[in-house]
Amino acid sequence: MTAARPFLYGYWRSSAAYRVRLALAYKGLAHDSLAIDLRTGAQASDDYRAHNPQGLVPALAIDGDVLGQSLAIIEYLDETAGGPPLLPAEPLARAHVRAAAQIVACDIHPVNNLRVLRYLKDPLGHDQATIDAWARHWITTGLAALETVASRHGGRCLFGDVVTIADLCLVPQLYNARRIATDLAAFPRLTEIDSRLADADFTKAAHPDAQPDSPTE
Ligand SMILES: N[C@@H](CCC(=O)N[C@@H](CS)C(=O)NCC(=O)O)C(=O)O
Repeated sequence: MTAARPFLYGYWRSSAAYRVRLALAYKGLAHDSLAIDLRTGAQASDDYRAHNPQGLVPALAIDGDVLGQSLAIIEYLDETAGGPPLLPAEPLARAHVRAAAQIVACDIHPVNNLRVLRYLKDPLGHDQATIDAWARHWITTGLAALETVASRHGGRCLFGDVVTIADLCLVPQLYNARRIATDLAAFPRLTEIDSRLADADFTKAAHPDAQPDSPTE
């Protein structure tokens, strides 16, 4: 019996879902998907929380189970699904790659997530310009550290010359940074890696604009 295709609950502009789409595409794994519309609050519905109790996307149904948290999902795929590896074999190198990925996933993204930005507006009462300044500040702070990491470890990719989990976090984070007009001039290594990766088929397939729920699709 063949295993069912993975089923992704995502949203075209979600950077965490974008990471998982990148992993699926990089490994050549066909999947089905359902858009959870973050603008209408579908992520908070009881139906969706049955899949991800946090009420956040992504969730991936796979191997008879449902997983949340993009990095956990990606590592599961890496351990089980075959295809090119997304972590180096050597433990110190793996730790460096995870550290780079976590600069984005644990330190930049959580303070700029939709629910956080909405809370700054209501009940805290900040206007949109202030909220955008908040987001740009934390993105710039995190990317400055990541630029230094790239100068120490980077090559054609964020760690050496081979795609890793760190690149799968970088690409969506830069997409998100550009959406709110963050100045990226101070991050030449990161933007160079990003533009090189933008030519690859797997990044094209996973791009927000290529998703069925994208208004531009
Ligand atoms: N750490 C989680 C973050 C998931 C997350 O925050 N997803 C965002 C979209 S990028 C979301 O669902 N936001 C909905 C909301 O804030 O209500 C992961 O990596 O999967």
